[in-house]
Amino acid sequence: MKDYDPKSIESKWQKEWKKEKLYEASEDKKDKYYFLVEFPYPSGNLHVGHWYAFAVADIAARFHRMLGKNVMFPIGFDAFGLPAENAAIKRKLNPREWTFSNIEYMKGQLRSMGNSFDWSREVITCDPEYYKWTQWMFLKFFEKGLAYQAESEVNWCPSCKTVLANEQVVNGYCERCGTEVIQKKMLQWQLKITDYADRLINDLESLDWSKPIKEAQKNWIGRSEGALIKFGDIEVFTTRPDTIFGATFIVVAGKEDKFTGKYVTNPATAEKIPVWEAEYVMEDYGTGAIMAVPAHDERDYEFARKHDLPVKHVIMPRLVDHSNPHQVGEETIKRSEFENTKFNHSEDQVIKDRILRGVEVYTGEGILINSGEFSQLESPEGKSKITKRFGIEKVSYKLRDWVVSRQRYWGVPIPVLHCEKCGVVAVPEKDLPVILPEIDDYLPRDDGKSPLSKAESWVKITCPKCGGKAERETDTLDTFVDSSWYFLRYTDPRNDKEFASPLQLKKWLPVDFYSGGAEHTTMHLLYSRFWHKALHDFGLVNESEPYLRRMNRGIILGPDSQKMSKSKGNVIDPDKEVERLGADTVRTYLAFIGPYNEVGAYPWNPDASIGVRRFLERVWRFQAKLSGTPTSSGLIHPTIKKVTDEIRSLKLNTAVSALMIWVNELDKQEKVSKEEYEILLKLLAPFAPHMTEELWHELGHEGSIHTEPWPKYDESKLATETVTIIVQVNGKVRSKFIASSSISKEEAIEEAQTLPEIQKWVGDREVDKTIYVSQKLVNLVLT
Ligand code: ANZ
Ligand code: ZN
Repeated sequence: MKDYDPKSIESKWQKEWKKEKLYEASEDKKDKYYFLVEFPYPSGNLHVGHWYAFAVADIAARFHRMLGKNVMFPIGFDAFGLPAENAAIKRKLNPREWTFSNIEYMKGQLRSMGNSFDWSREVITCDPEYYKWTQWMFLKFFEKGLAYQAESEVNWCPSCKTVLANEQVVNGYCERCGTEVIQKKMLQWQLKITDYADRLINDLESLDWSKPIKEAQKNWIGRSEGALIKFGDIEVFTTRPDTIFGATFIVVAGKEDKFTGKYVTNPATAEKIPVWEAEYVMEDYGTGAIMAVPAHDERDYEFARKHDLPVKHVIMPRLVDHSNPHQVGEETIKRSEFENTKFNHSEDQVIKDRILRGVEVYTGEGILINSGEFSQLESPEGKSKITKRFGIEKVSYKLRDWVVSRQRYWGVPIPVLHCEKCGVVAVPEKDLPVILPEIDDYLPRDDGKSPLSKAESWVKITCPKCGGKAERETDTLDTFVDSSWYFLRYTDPRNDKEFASPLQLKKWLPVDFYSGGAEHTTMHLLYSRFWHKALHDFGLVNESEPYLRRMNRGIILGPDSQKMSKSKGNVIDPDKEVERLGADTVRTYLAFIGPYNEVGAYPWNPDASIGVRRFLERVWRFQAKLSGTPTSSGLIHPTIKKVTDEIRSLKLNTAVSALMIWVNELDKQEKVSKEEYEILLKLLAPFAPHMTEELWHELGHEGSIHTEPWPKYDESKLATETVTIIVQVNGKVRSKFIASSSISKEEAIEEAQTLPEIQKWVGDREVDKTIYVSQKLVNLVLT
């Protein structure tokens, strides 16, 4: 038996797979499975996060391939945009050269993962072959009125010297460079994503996405049903028209708190109320003016206290009548009963008193009081009746149109020109792509213009409509435009007649599974859904949603449980880890580090990664004790079932622990049957593709293990041969495991102690006593 030497095995099989085109998606096979991972920025060097994103996702892609699916697992580079350009500027390099040399380097690193990428479909967004179609699609948006130029207050990053979309501003700071963003009035290209707000919310329903992702998108879009109501010549937007009798002043957007000297009439009370200015009212939400109801809104209350404005209560909460146990949490005290009710429950009594004394801000819904003929109505009814009487229904959204123009060099030139006579004119289709010209000075500028504006010979052009003088648009498109449709190009990457043929689109779409980072929930994921819906409306794609199933993954922390960063010295370099442990160990360890389907943060544990290496070595050594006669540990079928179920739901960590348990069991045996070993290798193949391929060939097989069918389990063998043992720590259930029904007491206790969840609970503490109930339970009692 040779020693396990990952280095030689891994490069050997990577070359072999490439030569055999083992992972290229088949043109004619049925049962497609489009497995997509967000493509990387060519930032220069792969870090552990890339490994987590790509190598661990590869496990699931390989699994589906072995299930018999025609898997397409493509990869490319999101190569335009600020990240690459800023990095190039920092190094005083040309962004194009920098980007392409990074791509070359990163490809080598990506290959070292042993991923089953279909490299024949590689897409690079800064390649004119690709961005020709980005421009072509942009012009479709323009043609349909969904792309327009407008002057509005926009986010400006003084360091990146460009406009940013709302989605790229995080708590007031530039998402890229961390500089505080300022507001500027500028003429910018925008896409009408707001036209799609309702569909972007409603169509979430049909998608197999986790609830938090759906909620985050809904919140970002921020749909509010309310009313527009006129107070004299000032119109306000309110979601609480039921509180109108309590509106004691008006606030319009302003830089600081200031009384305007003006009064308007509250249409409900017919009273004159003052008009104030304040910063807490945003200019670009609703109508930029509010009716302030200090008794029922915290900010209005604070403002009223500060400026001594009247507070008037008009809503009473529906408090629970605790004297009636059947009503707790359910039914409520009604209408005028409120004022006469003595609440048994002292807390409610306190709330009631405070409300009646006017010292409580009550922001919930309830029963209208002090509201004329509307008094005693419940809030929902009050809202609709008051809206009908004094205003009109109105839906507002937090979502703003997507500002897509950037005053930066490294992006797709916006394919329009400005003619003195004809105004904005689209570049004719035959002249696409508008190539990004080579220029010397590509540094961002302070004057709000792109560096392209200095490329005079490129800028000056004749108008294709009138033949007169015209100038090219010099802004470029936001990178998020490039990435809004890259997954379409993967289906037909070398097509030079169309962005993709209808046949290929039909064959591969929608994306069956999409894995990416949580930070893209309200950026890329929202933009590309919008883009796809628009393409759908233009008749260019069949379906209105691009991604059936979406998974956001977590992040890997340094060994000190802190975010990895150079300054903290806690960065794990994957190249070094591969050198030390082998790619198969790094892959399997990262799968083992935590549930892949949850957005957690998992620290890299150097000891645990060595533990995984040992686990693989044990599998390697089984070759020396193979036996032709069928023996069985009794764990074959339960492990197949467990590993299959867990990979399907992306709980890869528990899939690995099931394999570890099985290997423990086999380790105790003198012989391992060849049949059982082969099944083990197949289940392990997605995790450790090189090692299992090597062993598969050592066993005398010709073809690749990665095109073998995934093992099937026999339902009837699940229960009879195995038992599930519950593991407790100090009497609390913390885990369970499947074991052979012949398991001894000692084995069960040992097994329980090796479970990662249990190790977490036990930590460094001593196990004082163990209680074992045969085939049922292990309880570890700690001191
Ligand atoms: C009266 C009122 C009474 C309100 C009350 C709330 C509670 P969402 O849900 O976020 O849409 N509002 C409206 N336009 C605003 C603006 N431009 N800047 C700041 N605040 C604004 O919130 C809608 C509510 O936010 C509106 O309903 C309005 O205050 C305020 F007991 O009107 B409300
Ligand atoms: Zn910036």
